Amino acid sequence: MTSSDNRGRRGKLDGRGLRVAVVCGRFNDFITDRLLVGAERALTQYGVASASVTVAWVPGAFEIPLLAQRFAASGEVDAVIALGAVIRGDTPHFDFVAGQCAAGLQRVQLDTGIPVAFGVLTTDTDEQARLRAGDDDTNKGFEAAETVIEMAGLLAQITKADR
Ligand code: INI
Repeated sequence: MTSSDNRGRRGKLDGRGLRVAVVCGRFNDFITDRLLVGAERALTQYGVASASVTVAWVPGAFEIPLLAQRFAASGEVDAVIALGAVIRGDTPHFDFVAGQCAAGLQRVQLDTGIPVAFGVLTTDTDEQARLRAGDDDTNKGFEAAETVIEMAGLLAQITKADR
């Protein structure tokens, strides 16, 4: 695939040289462990060196944006992958946690210009979460890693083109 064709610019799935932080929520870690496996598999597949990947765990999805912000503002990473699992219970807690996590992560990427992937599942059931955290490329951690590699490549390309 070319990075620029007559249908516009695209970020290539080339992670060589990228420095990536992965922020994982411990809550529902029977799922987030699986999302991390998926993300690490994609990072390796697309050429990100394991020494350039930093993984950090926070208590739950609500805490993910703060750590993502810290990494994104550090100047030491090119992209952040957020991994979490918010599974609906009997109270409105789900909506606050999921909504604030998503809004916080979007704010981090807009405020810092560092791509942040939203690999945070928001499901009604454990089973729905398991289906999105399997061993294949539909694992949402895998997809989140692909997203930041693509976005980091695209941003770098556009920044170069602007010079
Ligand atoms: N955190 C999650 O990551 N997933 C959930 O499903 C969840 N639920 O359902 O409560 C959850 N809650 C904890 C929250 O993220 C914070 O850690 C907690 O409120 C302390 O700030």
